[in-house]
Amino acid sequence: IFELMDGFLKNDPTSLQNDILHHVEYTVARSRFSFDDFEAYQALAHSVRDRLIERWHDTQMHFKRKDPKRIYFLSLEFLMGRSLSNSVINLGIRDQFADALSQLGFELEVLAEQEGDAALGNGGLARLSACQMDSLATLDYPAVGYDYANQYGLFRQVILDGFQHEHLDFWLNFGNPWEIERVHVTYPVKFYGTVTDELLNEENGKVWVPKRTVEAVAYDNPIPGYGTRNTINLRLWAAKPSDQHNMESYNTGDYINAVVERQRAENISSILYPDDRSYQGKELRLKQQYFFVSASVQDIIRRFKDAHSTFDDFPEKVALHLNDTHPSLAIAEVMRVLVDEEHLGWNRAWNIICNVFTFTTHTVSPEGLEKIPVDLLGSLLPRHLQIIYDINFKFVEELKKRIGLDYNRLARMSIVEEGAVKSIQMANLSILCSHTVNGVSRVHSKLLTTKLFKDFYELWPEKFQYKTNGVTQRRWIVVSNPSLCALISKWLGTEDWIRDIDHLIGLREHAANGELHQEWKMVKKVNKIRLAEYIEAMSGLKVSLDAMFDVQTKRIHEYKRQLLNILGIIHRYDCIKNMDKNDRIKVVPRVCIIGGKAAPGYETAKKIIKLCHAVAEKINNDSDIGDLLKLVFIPDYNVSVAELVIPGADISQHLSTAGHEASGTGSMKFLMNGCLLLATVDGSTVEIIEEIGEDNMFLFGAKVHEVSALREKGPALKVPLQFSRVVRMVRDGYFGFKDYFKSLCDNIEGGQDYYLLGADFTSYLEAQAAADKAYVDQERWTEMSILSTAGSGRFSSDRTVEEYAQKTWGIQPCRCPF
Ligand code: 26V
Repeated sequence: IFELMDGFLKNDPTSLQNDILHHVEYTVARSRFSFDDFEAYQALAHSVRDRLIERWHDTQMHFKRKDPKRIYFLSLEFLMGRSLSNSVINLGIRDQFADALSQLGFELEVLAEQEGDAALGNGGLARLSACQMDSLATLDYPAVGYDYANQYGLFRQVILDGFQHEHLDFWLNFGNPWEIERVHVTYPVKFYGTVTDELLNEENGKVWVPKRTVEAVAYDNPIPGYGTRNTINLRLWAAKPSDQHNMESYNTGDYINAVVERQRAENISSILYPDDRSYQGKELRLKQQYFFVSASVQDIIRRFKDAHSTFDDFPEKVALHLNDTHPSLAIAEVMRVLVDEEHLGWNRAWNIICNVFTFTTHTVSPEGLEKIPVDLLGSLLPRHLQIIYDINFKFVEELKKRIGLDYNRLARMSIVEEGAVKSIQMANLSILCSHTVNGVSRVHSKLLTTKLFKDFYELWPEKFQYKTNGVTQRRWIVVSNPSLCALISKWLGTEDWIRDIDHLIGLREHAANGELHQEWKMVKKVNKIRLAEYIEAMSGLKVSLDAMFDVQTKRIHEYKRQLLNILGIIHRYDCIKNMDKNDRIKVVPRVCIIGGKAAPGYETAKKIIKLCHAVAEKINNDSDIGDLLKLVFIPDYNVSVAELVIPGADISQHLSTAGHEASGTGSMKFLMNGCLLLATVDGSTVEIIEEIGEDNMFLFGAKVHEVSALREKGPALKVPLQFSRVVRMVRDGYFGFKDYFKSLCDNIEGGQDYYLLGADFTSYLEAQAAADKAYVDQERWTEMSILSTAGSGRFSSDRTVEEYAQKTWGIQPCRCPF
């Protein structure tokens, strides 16, 4: 038995080769004497998966035995990206696999490229969930992530003639070796129907008679920690038709329609909503939310009941985290189960609710808050609507006692919003029922407590906290930048920073060391070469490695101001065109890289993408400009592309109008990779400044407290001539598509400039000029780059998760001993 403690599988090169060949032959079903890169990847992935499964079993058994308080992380989005490299690194067997493969004639890196990108999410919120799972596993926390299983991930962005087109992302077409289908872990999820008035007991239990049932089947994705045997679970629910589904139609002989109807059930989990701007009250979205919530809650309660006989222990064993309001129907669902099915009585159930839920919001504006029309909720989930009404009734009564009859405030705080469309304010429900409400950066938290949720803050200041976001150094340095990883370990004399980020600060003392500078520059060069090759393969454009690689990659949103970047590029182009020879020599060459997806229905964002291409077309083909300026749009930006782009960047731009970015996490990845930041003082940048120092960054723009006064000026707001000039160039058709770009120009001129591009333009250009100046002094630049990495430790998701564990969830590590 002791020999088997480490698992059945051995990690010496011969055993690994045997395993891979075994999977080639029996899993992939190709001859072990003849298989290509993709088949090798599949076999390799299965060999890694076997090792993950062993650890996963051990971890689950250990958790079961110890029965610690668990954190259930409920999120409708996880942007996991690829799993292979991350898994072999976290399992500590990367080099062994690389050796085994090379003896078989394959290269690990090449095979890793064969993997598709798991894009079950939109942007920041979704990648944050993925980073936090990695940290939860690494720090040995007993965590389970829950989501629903999308058949299609976020759309693939295809650019034709400079326009974005959306293609379906068939990410599962070639199978997914990283998930384990659990055919025996299924739960029925019920919809529609009626609630009978019959009282089950005197404490408000009711009977819901649903009309439709869909089956939720579990797909488990093991998430390995680094430097630990702990491997936690991300459980995704896929919808399958239920045996109980629409039985009547069979009986009435409408066989064909009954079958078609059954198939429809699967649609519930098939697609991811790609527009992260607003909530449209669509029935399918609500179905997805409840489908995932109901299955997860059943699973959580089943696990709890396996080990406990009374629900009084529930809050000591369960923390339920709401990643934004998307999963907040879980509140009504847990209440329903406790009252109607477990017959706990309203007050006991309510007490449990108030002690298990925690909530993080990722939004800054009132328009970004989720509202569910009452009619929709009432028809799909009639009992849940009743429960929410009851919660609200009691809340408002209590509130009246506390704040009196201030009807405006009562209306703002009520969970039920009266109005043209009566709806449920999911944030209000989440705040009321959670014992902790989190923002994602200090500035964000300030906006929450002084604006967005001011009324609630005044009532319960103790509920409000913030945990500045973080990203995992395992994915964002170790996986994506192996050369930098080796260099850091060499200079720190340890690899401990991979598990304990605080060590990273040790780089500071070497920041002026000439030898390190040489090696640091070399690493950046290697990564720039990799990126340049990618750009050439993708677009045919050759870029100069001597140029400053300037990157802005993120979802395209007006508030993120990619348009400001493009107008700045036009200005640069215009300046170069008008320079004489002597001045041209002094120009710091730039390769400007922009990437990101626009929501399919977001016209303005799509126009910004087109403008980027139109400007690129002009500049890149202007022989007068040569290598002094290039503009590249990187299509289909996703986690895998980010892994390639971020390490190759010299500078990155984070241009949100102050007060609009809740946190921003891209900046943290760039920072870790020694990339300098050009940014507004917004979101987490405020805290980055504290760590890195203003002198090592390029800051610009109006501050959060200045924005509203600037906006109020409207047409009276002065904009610089340079701004009007570049906008005019776009207006006049200098880049073609005059009519198409007209609305973009109208949006930012004549007092319409909501995101203040004109107001910030001068200071933006100054920051850009400062960056050019700094780049000329390569030693100074390299020192700033080293200091960026050295100071990035605070932005590790390990720190974020540690804070959540201690201050919000009340959980302890539970480390698998063998
Ligand atoms: C909204 C919707 C609306 C309808 C359907 C799909 C969908 C998906 C997501 C969202 C909300 C997105 C909010 C979000 O991603 N916020 C970002 O969260 C990051 C992590 O906290 C933070 O760094 C960014 O500043 C913030 O914009």
